[in-house]
Amino acid sequence: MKIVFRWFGSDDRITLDQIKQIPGIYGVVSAIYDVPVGEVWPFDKIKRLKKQIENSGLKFEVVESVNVHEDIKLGLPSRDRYIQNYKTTIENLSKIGIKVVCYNFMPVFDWTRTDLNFKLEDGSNVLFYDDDKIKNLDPARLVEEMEKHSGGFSLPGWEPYRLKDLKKLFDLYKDMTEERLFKNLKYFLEQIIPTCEKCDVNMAIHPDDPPWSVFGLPRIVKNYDDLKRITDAVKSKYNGITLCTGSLGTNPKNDLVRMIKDFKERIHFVHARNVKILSEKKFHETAHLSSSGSIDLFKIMKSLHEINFDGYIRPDHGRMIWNETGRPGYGLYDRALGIAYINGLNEAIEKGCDTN
Ligand code: DNO
Repeated sequence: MKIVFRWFGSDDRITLDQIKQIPGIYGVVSAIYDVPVGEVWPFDKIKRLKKQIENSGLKFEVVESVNVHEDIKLGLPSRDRYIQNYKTTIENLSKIGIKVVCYNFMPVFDWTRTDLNFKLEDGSNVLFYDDDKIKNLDPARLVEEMEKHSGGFSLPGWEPYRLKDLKKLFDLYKDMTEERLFKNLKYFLEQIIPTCEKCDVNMAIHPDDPPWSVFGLPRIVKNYDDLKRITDAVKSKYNGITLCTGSLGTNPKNDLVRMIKDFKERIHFVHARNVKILSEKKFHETAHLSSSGSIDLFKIMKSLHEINFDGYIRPDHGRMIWNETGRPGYGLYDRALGIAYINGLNEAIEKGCDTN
């Protein structure tokens, strides 16, 4: 498997040279951040980004994310234009050697948390989620809170464009059901997968984070059955999954090992993240170490070896430690420690230590 690290482009405080020094690193996962959602990512921009990354000795084969325009999720007539643009972006990405595109199909918001700087006993800060708090919160208030506590960084998935017409967006989703949202996803996949096949670019849908409805909005990538329905909707290996352990894993009913076994040829990208479940729908994120949280990373890695996973894996989130300041969930130090841990697990598994 290839170990990659998320990098937010030239504005990222973490540099490519720093990333390059992480043992076992293969490449970075990045995106074009200044093209409005729904528009085509111009070839020149993508090429420049690739060159910049490769000049640092790193590979650029995974994009996270090409965001899906809300009109596609809503199934509005204007979706066809945005789908056409999406296809052109895939074609442009394929020309510079992109192999995987990570995306999500969550209405309005991407990942949701109620606290971006929750202090753990060890003095580090992590992301925290409490559904009880969400239940009584106006979404606009949450957005304000996130902006206030994000340390001035734009948060992936909380880009300002999504949030300016929040009320209007919520109105548009008023009658949206899971069934209709799924139909819209299917329509999207039916249109783009032939392009992916032609271009040899794997799509990898990211699970809903957290994997349940938030603010009453429908969610359709929450569990085994959802993944089954999605992978069956268009039967091509290019219609794949991002296995995000910390998203799916916040619901203890989700059996990640079973998912790895059953969806093996559809898993193109893994987000290794650990979370500690405190009670139902209440959790915080942790260091990657299995004993720090509720996810058994050893089991995950072992299962990935069993299916001969040769896709991409990246550490995800983790704590903000050693006085680092940065984009919540995306510090350098704890993600680098996460990679060191993944390397350790990999070596032990590969060298055939007793893995039972
Ligand atoms: C959060 C990330 C998500 C992810 C998207 C993929 O930290 O895991 O924002 O990138 O959902 O489209």
